[in-house]
Amino acid sequence: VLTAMQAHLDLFAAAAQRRAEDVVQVVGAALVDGDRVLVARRGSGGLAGKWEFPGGKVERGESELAALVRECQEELAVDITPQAFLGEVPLPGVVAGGEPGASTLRVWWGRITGGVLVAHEHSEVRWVTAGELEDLDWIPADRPLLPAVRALLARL
Ligand code: 9L3
Ligand code: MG
Repeated sequence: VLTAMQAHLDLFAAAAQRRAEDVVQVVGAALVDGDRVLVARRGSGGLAGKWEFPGGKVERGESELAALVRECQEELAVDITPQAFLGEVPLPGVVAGGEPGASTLRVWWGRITGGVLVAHEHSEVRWVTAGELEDLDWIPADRPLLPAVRALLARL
């Protein structure tokens, strides 16, 4: 019985390990300046033309905030300072071999503190007010984050 239990536990541990490695975390930045937030239109891939909060995948061994700073450098050529966590949503379709929904998009409020904005990967970037957010053609995953961004813009 003990051997069977041990085998069961080993299987469980292996599954948990596999799951942790398969999960891809994605971070996004809601970069705010005054009463506007930066939104970006994806330039290529299946989501081309859709608007998003810029960002991308956290690399293995990388912290979430390091990934946020790196992605803003790579995609927008700006230095950012993260300010606060805004919210997270499940991200279907990003998990490699795992279960849908195991991955999440976590969005942070940030400020640009250096650099000159250049859209290296997006087809367009735009500074929009709270009232302009809703009507953009968003990636479905990002849309549930809009109330938190609107609330942020309203209290700044
Ligand atoms: N994604 C969704 N919303 C976002 C971001 C930054 C990313 N705000 C999704 C799109 C891709 C995946 O996450 O399927 C990885 O993002 P990227 O590395 O292609 O930007
Ligand atoms: Mg990206």
